[in-house]
Amino acid sequence: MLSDNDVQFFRDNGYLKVPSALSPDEVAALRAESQALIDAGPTDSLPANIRKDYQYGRVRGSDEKVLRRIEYVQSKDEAFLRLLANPVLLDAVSKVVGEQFVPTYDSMVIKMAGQGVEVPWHRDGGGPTMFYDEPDTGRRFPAVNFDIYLDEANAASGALWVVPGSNKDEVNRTPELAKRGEYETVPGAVRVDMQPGDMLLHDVTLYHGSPETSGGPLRRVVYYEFRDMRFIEAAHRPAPGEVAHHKWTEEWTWRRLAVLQQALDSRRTAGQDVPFAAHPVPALQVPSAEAAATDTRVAHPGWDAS
Ligand SMILES: O=C(O)CCC(=O)C(=O)O
Repeated sequence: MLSDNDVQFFRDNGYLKVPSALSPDEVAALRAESQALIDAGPTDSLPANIRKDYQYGRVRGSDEKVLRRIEYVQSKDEAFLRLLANPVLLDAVSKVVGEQFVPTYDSMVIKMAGQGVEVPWHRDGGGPTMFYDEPDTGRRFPAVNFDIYLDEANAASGALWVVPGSNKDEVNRTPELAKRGEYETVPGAVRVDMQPGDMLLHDVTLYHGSPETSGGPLRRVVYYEFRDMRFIEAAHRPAPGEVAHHKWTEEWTWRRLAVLQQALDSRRTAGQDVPFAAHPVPALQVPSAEAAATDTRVAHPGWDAS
């Protein structure tokens, strides 16, 4: 569980490593299910929107399409759903995101064995900035990704590089860094090596990226993003009367919270530990019966149609 020093390190540096966040059994289940997803791929029997969840890229000098990412993994297998209610994850979420946390994104990034696609330097969400400063209190609510490692990340498997403290930069230098495509030579950049079951927290405004790999082993990371409801209310809601397009409606956040309740219930039923029976903030609770009837694939507005 995160200490006050951990939280301060995260705020100062924009990232934090949490070793052994998952039990070996939980990691084994996720490894098996993620492998099954990769092996099955986007079969023709799947609807077009779900086939689109499987994203491909290319490595330099090759025309071959290589799997690099799968969106909405919580809907694709129970192991990913249960991970959402992991007690170490939710402890970290409530301490760095805010008490009114809402799960906002779920995906898995893959560097395939043999050839792993680069994730160029970037800030998530297309920043320049991506946080909410509450006017009355001055409290900052960041958007944070919780990165759960299923495989070892090192130089061979294309570990993530970060620039500590870049979450505080007011300009975004990542487009320029991405053009150069270099990692070791970027001033201040550090490579974050990880073990299976470790969790990395990264503020979405942190500069981060990972090089392509050649001849390396498979490296899978599950990415669950959370934001506080106060941030969402201030930044993501459609204006009254506005056609929603890419905005997050109350119905959409309710469905994301319903998936969290399903995760808590599924985890408890499976005999795994849960941090609480329902969201600690009563206004953000979804009754289990209603949650159970909700589709666990809660795509972002506009995603399925794009
Ligand atoms: O796992 C990686 O290499 C980075 C993934 C990432 O930052 C992203 O998909 O936004």
